This record gives sequence, C-alpha cells and structure tokens, in this order.
Amino acid sequence: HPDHTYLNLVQYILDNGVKKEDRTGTGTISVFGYQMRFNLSKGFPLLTTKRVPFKLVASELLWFIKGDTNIRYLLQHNNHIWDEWAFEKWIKSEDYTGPDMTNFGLRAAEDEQFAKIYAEQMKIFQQKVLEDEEFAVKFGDLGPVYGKQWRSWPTESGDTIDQLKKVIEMIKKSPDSRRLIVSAWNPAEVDEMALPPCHSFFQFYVAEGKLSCQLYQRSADVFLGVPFNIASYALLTHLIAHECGLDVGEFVHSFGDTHIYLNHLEQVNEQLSREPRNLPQLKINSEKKSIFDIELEDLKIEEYDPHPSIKAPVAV
Ligand code: UFP
Repeated sequence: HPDHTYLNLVQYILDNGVKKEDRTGTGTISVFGYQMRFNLSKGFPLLTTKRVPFKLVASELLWFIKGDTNIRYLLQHNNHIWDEWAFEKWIKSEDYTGPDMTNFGLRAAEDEQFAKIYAEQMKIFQQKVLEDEEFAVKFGDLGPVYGKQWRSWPTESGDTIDQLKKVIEMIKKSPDSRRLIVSAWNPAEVDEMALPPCHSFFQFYVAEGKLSCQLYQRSADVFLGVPFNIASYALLTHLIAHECGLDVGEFVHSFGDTHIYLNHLEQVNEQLSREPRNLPQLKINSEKKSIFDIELEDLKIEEYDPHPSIKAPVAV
C-alpha cells in the first residue's frame, strides 16, 4: 500500500536521520539517498493517511505541462502553493513600498501580529497579480522554473527545446529507448529561479506495454512536499500513458536530501498512528488524448476517502 511505502520512509528518517541545519533556518532530520516504488496499476497513489489536495496537484501539473511559469494561472484556479515564492521576489523588488517583510515565513509562524500584516500584504499581492496584467507579467513570474525547462529549454543558438513533447514522441516511436529523459535542472539558469527544481530529472521506461517513470528529487520535505510530489508524477505518468496507448507500470521515486522539518514532528507522528484506507481511482476524459489538451475538468479522482488533512507550517 502506498501509505505504507510512504510511512516507511517517515519511520526510516526518524530512526536513521541526523540533525541538519538548512537554508530556511528551521532545522531538519535528514537522510541522504532513498528510493520508493509505487505500482500504479494497483490504484492511484494519493495518500489516505491524510488528505492530499488532488485539485492542487492537478492544476500545478497542468501549469507545468502548459509551460507556464507565472502564478496567475494558479491563482485563477485557486492554487496558492507557489505564492510565497513570487511574493518573496515582489517584496525584494524596488517597487515594493509596504511594511518590512524580511523573513516573512518564520516571523509569521512566531508572531501573530506580524502574521496579520503579512496576510494583508499577501492578499494585496494576489489581487494585483489577478487583476493587473502588467503587474502579473513583472511580479507573478517565478523565472525559468519547471514549465520553462520542460517546454522551452533555451539553447546556445537562441532556439528552445520542447523536452516534454520530444519525450512523448520518443515513447511512441522508440519505446525501448534508454534516453527517455526530461531535465528541469538547467545549470545555466538555476540562479535565476525562484526555487531551483526539487524534482530535478525524470526518465520513462516502457516494457510489456506498460509505462514507468522514475524521478530524481534532489531535496524533499517529506511531510509537506513528498505526498504531493508522488501524486504529481503518478498523474504525469498516467497522462502520458493515456496519450501513448500504454498501461501504467511503476512510479519509482529516488531522493537526495530527504528531510523532516523539526516543526513537523508532531504531524508525522499523528500520521504514523493512522490506518491506510482503500486507494482511489483516477479517471481521465477518454475523448481527449493529447496531454496538451487536457484541462482540470478532464481529471477525476473517485472513491477517495482519506483521513483528515494535517496542517503544518511551510519552510520558505
Ligand atoms: N520541496 C519539496 N517538494 C517540492 C518543492 C519543494 O519537497 O516539490 F517544490 C521542499 C524541499 C525543501 C524545500 O525542503 O522545499 C526547498 O528548499 P531547498 O531549495 O533549500 O532544497
């Protein structure tokens, strides 16, 4: 069961992890290198020991697939997972003249009064991105993140490479290829990104009519990020299999720095105490084939009956 596979990782870190400081100042327990395998034909690996918001997973993935890097599309779909990263660029810009927002993530968690001021500024920022196109172009964009690297990786000659389209064509034409790779890690552009890609590199594999996918994730927030990342790549694998007329095989999830933040320990213990439930099923609108035509309403999760969600602070 995917929940067991995931909770084994959580337990492994609690048992074997070392204390490690990190960029965000939060502190983690961390291990280096780990691998999980999910058999996608057994059901969709949306964790059941806490609610994982499938709609957010799906709208973010469709945003990547479109090649979009501006949070405007996400806001239009009520998806706020990237807000802090755009907000950070905004408050560091010369145009921002509001109250001091230095270290807003940590401070909002510790100081209730500041949390209110921060929430107000964030609201103003979101409204502006939604309503003011010029502002959105300037401050809603996260830089050359996933969408750009997947769909228009810049080359030296000034052209771009559509890695996603190419890999789908290759899966159709030469499924035995050992070069079915998409890389979001672009060393030339990493410094310009709001957040250097966490899910950095993935490869497909076709055997016995089934499509498998392996992801290398360089850095993993096991409580908040990983359940989301599993669902996202499982969905991507389903969508590409759907387009290529293949069944789904496995999703293999390989990790670099795999960590639990110190302010998530209570939450992981709560989740460890819960019993997994039946897995949901993913339904894709059969009228549409190409992943580039799929919209949010073409995707349905059925029979999802998870334990309640568990709140936790995000380290920014
Ligand atoms: N993180 C994830 N998955 C994601 C994502 C971020 O786990 O999809 F975008 C976490 C990993 C890490 C932090 O805790 O966000 C990124 O920080 P850093 O760049 O310092 O690794």
